[in-house]
Amino acid sequence: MLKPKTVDDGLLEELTKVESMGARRRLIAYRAGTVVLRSMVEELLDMGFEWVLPVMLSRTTDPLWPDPGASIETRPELEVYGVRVRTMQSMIVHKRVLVSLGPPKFFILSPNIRIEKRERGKTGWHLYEFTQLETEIAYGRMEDVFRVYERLVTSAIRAVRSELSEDLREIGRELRDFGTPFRVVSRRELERAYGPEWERVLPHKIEEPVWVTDIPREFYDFEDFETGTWRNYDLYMPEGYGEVLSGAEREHDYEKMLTKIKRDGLRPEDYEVLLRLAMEGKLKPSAGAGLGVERFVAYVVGARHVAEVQPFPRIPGIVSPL
Ligand code: ASN
Repeated sequence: MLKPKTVDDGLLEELTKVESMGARRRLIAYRAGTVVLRSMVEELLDMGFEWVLPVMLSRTTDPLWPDPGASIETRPELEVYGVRVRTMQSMIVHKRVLVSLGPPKFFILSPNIRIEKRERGKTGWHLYEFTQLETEIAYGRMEDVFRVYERLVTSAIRAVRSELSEDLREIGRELRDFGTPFRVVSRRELERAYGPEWERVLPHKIEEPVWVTDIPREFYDFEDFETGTWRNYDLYMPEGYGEVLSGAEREHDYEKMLTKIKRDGLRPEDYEVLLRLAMEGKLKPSAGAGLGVERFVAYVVGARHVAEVQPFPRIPGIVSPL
């Protein structure tokens, strides 16, 4: 999760200057972002996914808790029409409801607001506003989601390499193609090999993208109560970059979800719709994931900080002029 190289103050200052949004490296990053998004959207449409637009304010959102990687400073809330609403931390709850009642597979380019602790400005890998390319597949399994994102990642890299070869040369980026399927490793194996800091170490040890499975986190990811194994996953990129995607097979059993919500110290009333549908047997099993678009583009162009691919940088701790 953390890109270990800490970023120096000079770079943060450079990135937050309005004029630097027109720097050559930045212009090439926006171009790469365009090719990546076009390629991914085309592949998803080709695979029969429906395109759904995002929401930003809701009575409920992702608790992002308990997640060992989370470091949220505040969870913004405001009142509209006399109702308290939150800004979207992820559309996971909405995805679970929609996949149960609506289209059986869809994607959303979903803006998220996560007010990360200011220290995270220097990881080079965190933003307080970013966009996820979210998918959800009714009755999907982990392997279905692996195949979808392997196709998205490899097609996007191929498109950038072929269409932007001169731009990549200009910024000195040697972008490689990867074979599929990507390797799958369990978090337990990584803990044994690299200890509790495996998330920092792994991105330096791999030459190809790697799926990491079985990560204890939020209630909506499927956990086998008998074995203690979680049917969830993250995708890690090599060259020191790190995690660009999280997802899971999902919980759909009412009693199990309620037990986990209480165990996590969350309020069941915040997940009323999800729990009601589960109780009525209308919540379908599904699997899905969200890919951090800026992180993936940052990997593609070899960015020095993930904010380098944002025209209006959202670096934790720094509120820029625009
Ligand atoms: N997008 C993630 C998922 O689909 C959830 C998250 O962003 N925390 O599981």
